Amino acid sequence: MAESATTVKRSDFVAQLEASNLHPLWDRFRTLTPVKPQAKDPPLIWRWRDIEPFAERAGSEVPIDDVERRALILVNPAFDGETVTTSNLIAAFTVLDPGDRARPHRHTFAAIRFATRAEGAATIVNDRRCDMHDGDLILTPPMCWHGHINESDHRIIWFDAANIPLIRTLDANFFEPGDQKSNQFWQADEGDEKLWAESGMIGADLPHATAHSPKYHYSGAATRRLLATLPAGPDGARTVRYTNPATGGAVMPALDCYAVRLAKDRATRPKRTTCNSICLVVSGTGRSTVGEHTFQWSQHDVFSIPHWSWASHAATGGDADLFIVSDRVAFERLELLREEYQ
Ligand code: 1HN
Repeated sequence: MAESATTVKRSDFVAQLEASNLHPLWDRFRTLTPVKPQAKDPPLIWRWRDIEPFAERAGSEVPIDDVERRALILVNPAFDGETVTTSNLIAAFTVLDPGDRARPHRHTFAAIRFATRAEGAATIVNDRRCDMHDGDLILTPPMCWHGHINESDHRIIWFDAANIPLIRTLDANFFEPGDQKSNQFWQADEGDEKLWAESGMIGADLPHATAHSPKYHYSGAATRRLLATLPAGPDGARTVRYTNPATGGAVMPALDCYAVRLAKDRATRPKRTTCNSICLVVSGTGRSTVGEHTFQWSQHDVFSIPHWSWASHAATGGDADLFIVSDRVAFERLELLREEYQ
């Protein structure tokens, strides 16, 4: 009896505190200080065979001039209807028809595109034309002007990712539309991208922004060459990190990109990390176990690895290549990166 009287008294006190905009830490302690990260999202796979018909429909039914971008965003319903792929990140596929121009704009969130079916498209980033070839990575770093153009005779589809959810959590996004009527934006050639094309050499006296990579365009052919010669890392896969050639660090302050080559039937050592990843299957077939889920995947499928979930991958046909975009560098910078192998 005495105990229940105390309980009633305590919750009465808590209610009075709450009514005065005060919360007692002793009542909230477990929620406020979880003993480990607990992702809200289970891992999810989005299959290319399900996405592709919608991408084709978007191309046919949505005029590019009516929309800022003709992109289909991959959403995990665990986020209660928020337009989020995994914590801090979103991924999408963009469709561009022959003659389409996705108008220039800039913003403080960081974004990338990875050329899946994009031969003949170009992204113009800060006056540099980046022609897309198979497997190319193109950065659109924070506050760099960018627009896209399809000058080929066929429909183009590429993979996008951005750290919009992170920047929205921080409420730090700024967005500026470019001049829609200006033709000048589209006249760019490769421009200063040439200055950053040579691996291992940079102009000693070149001025450049330090916050993000001065190189915007990373070649798919070069990535594949490097993957073929690299030794395997601690998890058994060959991994390339795309880096800022001036610093050796991640390409952008809060978005980090990797290419991984998996060997047939050799599962990687299960790994878990505090950061979040989205994996695009670039080529091959395979299987990934993420947390409690096992996914079979093939080309252009996309799956998420929510933070602090054990993940292991294996190719099942020949070798398989993944492109991985993550918020790893944000955790690194905040000294919150923890990574473990089983
Ligand atoms: C984005 O910023 C662009 O700026 C394109 O070109 C597609 C898809 C999802 C999120 C951001 C762009 C996008 C995107």
